[in-house]
Amino acid sequence: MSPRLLILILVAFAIGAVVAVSVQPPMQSGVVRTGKALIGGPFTLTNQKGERVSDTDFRGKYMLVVFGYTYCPDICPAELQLISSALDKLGTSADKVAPIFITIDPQRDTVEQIRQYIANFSPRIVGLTGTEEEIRAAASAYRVYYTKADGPASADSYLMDHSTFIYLMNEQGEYVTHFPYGVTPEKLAEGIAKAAG
Ligand SMILES: [Cu+2]
Repeated sequence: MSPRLLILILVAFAIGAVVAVSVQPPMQSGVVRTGKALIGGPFTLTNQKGERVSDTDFRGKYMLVVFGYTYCPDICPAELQLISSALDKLGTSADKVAPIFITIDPQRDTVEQIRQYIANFSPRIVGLTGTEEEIRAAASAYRVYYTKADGPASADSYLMDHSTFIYLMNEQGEYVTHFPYGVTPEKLAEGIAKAAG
């Protein structure tokens, strides 16, 4: 296992532990009805059509939020594929869900780049980019870790390390639960259906 991967996994576990500790009471139905949501928050970013969108534009839908970047060689494509097939499994219930991909690499992920990338997956997915500051604010609201990876890289060729959770937020934009990278499409669809009923 590469040191980079090991660090990512350790970070993922650390964040998972924080999430587990901070969410109370324990989720029975998968839906947190009381307690403060410590994950998530306001964001205003630009979608793949070049439109400005905010978290409040998704009220009434279950946001399925994932952070990543289009140049990601492995994890992000797999994760978006996973989300796409979970949405397929949900059938018409998928209409209640707003799958949202937020880049953590705004330097390369322009609106056009995001548009082309998202087209490889479900047309339901909203791809968001923004300024460095806007992305940093969104990522920190979701407790998402990201950084440029060490290693040989030129100005436009580099890897990003980032956490890989898929967050499910309810119709009011509040944290419901999250899914780890590696969850099956069946489990993901099941988790969404349980919350969004
Ligand atoms: Cu990735």
